Amino acid sequence: MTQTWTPDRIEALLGLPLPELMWQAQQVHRAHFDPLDVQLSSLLSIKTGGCPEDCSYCPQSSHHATGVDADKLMDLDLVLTNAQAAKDAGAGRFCMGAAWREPKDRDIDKVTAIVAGVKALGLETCMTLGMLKPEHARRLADAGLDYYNHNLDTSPEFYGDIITTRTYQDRLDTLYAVRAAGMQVCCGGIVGMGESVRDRAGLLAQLAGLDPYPESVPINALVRVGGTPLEHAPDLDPFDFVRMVAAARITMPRARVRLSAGRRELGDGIQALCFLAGANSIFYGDTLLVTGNAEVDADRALFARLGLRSSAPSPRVECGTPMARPTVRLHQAS
Ligand code: SAM
Ligand code: DTB
Ligand code: SF4
Repeated sequence: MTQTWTPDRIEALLGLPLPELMWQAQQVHRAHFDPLDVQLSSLLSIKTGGCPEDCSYCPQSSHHATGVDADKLMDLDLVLTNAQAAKDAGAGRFCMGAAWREPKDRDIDKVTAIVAGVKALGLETCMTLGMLKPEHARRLADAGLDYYNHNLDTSPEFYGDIITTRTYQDRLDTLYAVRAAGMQVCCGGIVGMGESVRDRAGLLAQLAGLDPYPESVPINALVRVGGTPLEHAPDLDPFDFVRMVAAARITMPRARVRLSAGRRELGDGIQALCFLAGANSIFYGDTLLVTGNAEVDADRALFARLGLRSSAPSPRVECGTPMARPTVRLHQAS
């Protein structure tokens, strides 16, 4: 019987003593994965800056003075050069991001050519282009896109404090379009934006409640970028980040849980705890989209010290059958 992960139940998980939570997470992790195996995704910003959305955390929003200039969509050749370099460095998946509210028809013509080119290099493909109409999702799926990344970011209750230019339901509708088109879903969120533990539980409840839940779940620690409204967000207790990873592992047992943005700043010790808590994927490469990431050499050294190994591109593993259209479910505190 599948259990419903309510915010109450997840909040109780997040409040466990760390050794108890880690033990539960490790048991779930080992039941579904080789605990030494870590999947590597490299990121490339194929269209940087000038985004009309007002996401408070984001250096690419045109609402914030962050010094990130708006650029045009990158040429196919340059994308392929970057993708080949990522493959040569050992990445299995190439994730391409565009700072759009949503792609236009002419953008889709170009990005489908990019998907085909990157796939031909033998990499798994992922894109994150903002909201997607069902027809655009189908075109991306037809071009061979393996994953679409679109994050819920936080709980429905806290969401309006972070973004005002699109709704939680808009995001759920995009996830539904992605799923209906037959692509795998990459969806997670951010910790450290001043949200409560209840909000973290609320985010995981939404993610775990998707039917099926996402195959790939990026857990980002906020990167505080100067000029964004969250530049001075309060420090995140790194153990709370570990707790979030563990709770994601327990509530979404077969998902790849990705230790995502902000991991360089977490340091080697906390990253090691995240792998022990069930993280089994990372963003790999010296940059995220516009900010810096852990250096490739540092990651290689860390994997060697911990005895971890990177996985070959994984066969398609789905977390269930296509879902009904999700709608925002607000849970009352009990
Ligand atoms: N524009 C597309 C969208 O929002 O769907 C794709 C790119 S957007 C940068 C992808 C995700 O990166 C966001 O949903 C957010 O979760 C994460 N992100 C952006 N800026 C971040 C930051 N400063 N720290 C941590 N995560 C961040
Ligand atoms: C995700 O969850 N994190 C990535 C990816 N999906 C696209 C992006 C992180 C961005 C961090 C800040 C920056 O460099 O723009
Ligand atoms: Fe735009 Fe995505 Fe950044 Fe939001 S997170 S401002 S949608 S690029």
